[in-house]
Amino acid sequence: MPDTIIAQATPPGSSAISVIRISGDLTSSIAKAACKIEFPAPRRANLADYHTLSNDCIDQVILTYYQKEKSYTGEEILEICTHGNPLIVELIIKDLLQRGCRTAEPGEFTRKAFLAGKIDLTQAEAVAKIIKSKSQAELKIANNNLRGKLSDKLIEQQNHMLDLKAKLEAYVDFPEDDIPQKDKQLLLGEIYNVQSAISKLIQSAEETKSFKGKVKALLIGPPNAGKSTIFNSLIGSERALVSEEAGTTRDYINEDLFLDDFIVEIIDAAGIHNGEGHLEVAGIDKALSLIPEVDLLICILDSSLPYPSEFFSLVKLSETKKVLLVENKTDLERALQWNDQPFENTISITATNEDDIKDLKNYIGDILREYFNYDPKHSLAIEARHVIHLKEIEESLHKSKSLLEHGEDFELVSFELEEGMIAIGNIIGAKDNEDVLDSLFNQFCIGK
Ligand SMILES: Nc1nc2c(ncn2[C@@H]2O[C@H](COP(=O)(O)OP(=O)(O)OP(=O)(O)O)[C@@H](O)[C@H]2O)c(=O)[nH]1
Ligand SMILES: [Mg+2]
Repeated sequence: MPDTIIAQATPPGSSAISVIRISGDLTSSIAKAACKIEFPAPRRANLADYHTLSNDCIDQVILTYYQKEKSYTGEEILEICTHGNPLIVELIIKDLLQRGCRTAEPGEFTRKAFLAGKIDLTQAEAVAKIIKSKSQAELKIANNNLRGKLSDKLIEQQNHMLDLKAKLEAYVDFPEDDIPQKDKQLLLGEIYNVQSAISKLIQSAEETKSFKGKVKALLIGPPNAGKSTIFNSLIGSERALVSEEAGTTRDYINEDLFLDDFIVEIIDAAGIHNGEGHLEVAGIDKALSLIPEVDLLICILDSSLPYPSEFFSLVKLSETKKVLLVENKTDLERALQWNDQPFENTISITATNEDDIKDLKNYIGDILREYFNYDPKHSLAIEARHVIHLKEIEESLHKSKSLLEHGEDFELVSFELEEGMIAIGNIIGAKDNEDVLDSLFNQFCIGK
């Protein structure tokens, strides 16, 4: 029984064009029967009229045909590009179902690609990530995975482990005493190298863990320092109330700031001091409670005033996470003096000066790149699922090393290494684990 799946690959609703995807055995016969094209030129635009089974012409369409060998799914694919009217799409899908096709499950095209060996599991995961990425950084990282950069790293270590196993097995028939100490040391060194490569991956997963496309930055400082003015300048709108009266901002507000690589949720909150009024204290408490939740603290001081000791006695910034110190109001005469300026990242600005705000945005971007160890060419998306298996590999290497050091049978060491290799296989793609595949591909949209 031929199995052919179909799905609308573009969002529902009116648009300039819509795309319907077909993958499976019926593909060629549909091109011939519905579009009167017996041999559509592969990977070229083929102009055609789409006719239903009852020979009604529905739309003038463009067909793109992919042969098995060069298609996404490893099956013949036809993409029908129609005018973007939902009625046309509905009629064509209805007709395709009558011709024996069935509706695709979420992610089924990509699942087929994986099962056909066109992509591995890390690449399939990257496809879902690319579709959902919100920031450029997230997109670039997912693209690195799609290009196979994570798999390449893992395959490299898998080959080292295979090589190690071959060496160990070559010694299996030798009595322990006949194995030169030097050879044993070499084997231990090789295990160590694989172990440190795997640990590095776990560590980089840790570094990018908190980076989920959007990062949070809190504007914090004494009252009247210019936090709300800077907030408005950063987001380019008069969203926050600004006034010369101290204690203007009570409840916090947040807006997204779009930088080149990151989306930063900027939060403007109440100024920190020993407040007295009920509302004021509640606002200050709220601002302080936000500190642990954010990735970056942007501490704003009024440079025309002396050192705000009250603020620094209430907030120990040097003990917290990444801090960017902004000395604001440089258009006024400076009164701020430091005995020992504790902040590595400092910038002096006037909140209403466009160039200064541009510099501030660039600086925020630089700090975040460093904080997340983000490198557009090499950063990888290492997910929680990967980390579980990376830790299994680490464990197997650790045990192998200890068995070798304690003079255990090489056969046992080789057996232990095998466990690590299975774990690598689980990251790149164990085709027999239906549960993993179901949960992974269910996150996709239909038509991908
Ligand atoms: N001269 C000068 N005035 C500024 C600058 N930035 C802000 N101000 C003024 O400083 C005053 C306080 O600004 P806000 O942005 O409301 O300060 P805030 O830190 O949000 O104050 P609270 O919400 O009360 O904690 C306003 O009168 C602003 O116009 C600056 O760079 N230069
Ligand atoms: Mg304010």
